Amino acid sequence: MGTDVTGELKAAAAALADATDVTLLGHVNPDADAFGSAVGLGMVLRDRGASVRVSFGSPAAVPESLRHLDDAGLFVPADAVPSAPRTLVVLDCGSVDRLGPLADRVATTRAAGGDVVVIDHHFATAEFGTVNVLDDRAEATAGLVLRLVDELGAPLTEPAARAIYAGILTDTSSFRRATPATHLAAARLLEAGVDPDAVARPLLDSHPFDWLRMLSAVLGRTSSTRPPRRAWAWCTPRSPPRTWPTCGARTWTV
Ligand SMILES: [Mn+2]
Repeated sequence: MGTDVTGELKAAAAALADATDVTLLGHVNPDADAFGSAVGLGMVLRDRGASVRVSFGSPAAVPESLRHLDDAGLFVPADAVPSAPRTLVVLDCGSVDRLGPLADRVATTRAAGGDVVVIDHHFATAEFGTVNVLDDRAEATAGLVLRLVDELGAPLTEPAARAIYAGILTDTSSFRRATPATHLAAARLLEAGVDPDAVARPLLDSHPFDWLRMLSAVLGRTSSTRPPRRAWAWCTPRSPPRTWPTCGARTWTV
């Protein structure tokens, strides 16, 4: 980890260049990096002629905030993933466990002689693939996917660039943890036609209406201390009962 992964990227490109059937999996409860990386690479491989599907262990549908990344409809629910995929790509998973109910596909693919390409940027990711592109200095798995697209010599289409951009945007906290290389990558993605506002709005600025109610109720309880000032608020599973089901946190510290 943390070393030059150029050789691994070449090995991944070699494994995927002639693949005719590719299953790409992100982690359970996918974020924009997991899903965007899978969709972005999936679109590139589909454009090269492969049959492609993208999935994750749960939930059974793509979260609303990520749907604008999958124009091509590559997603299939977990129960439609083949029991032994011919070629498997695992994205943004620091361990096999992160695949949830689809974790067994790593073993079944390997047992059938298929390639398992693991692409990830988490610290201390286990090497459970036949090819492991692991770089904990990478800002996002999507950044490694962009390098893999280059290694494949594939053109960067707008839909693929959009999905990759989404992963880089969110995993850098809107470029707060960007490096010069991150901005160079982002520039290429914008040049491929990505509309940065249209990508960011569903990911970062849109919430279910109940979320606003919950936020209103919780922030209405905000208290503060004397200097050094700290603000805090709280909620419990019973308060506010009407909106709690959409609130994922038990207590919030602001
Ligand atoms: Mn990530």
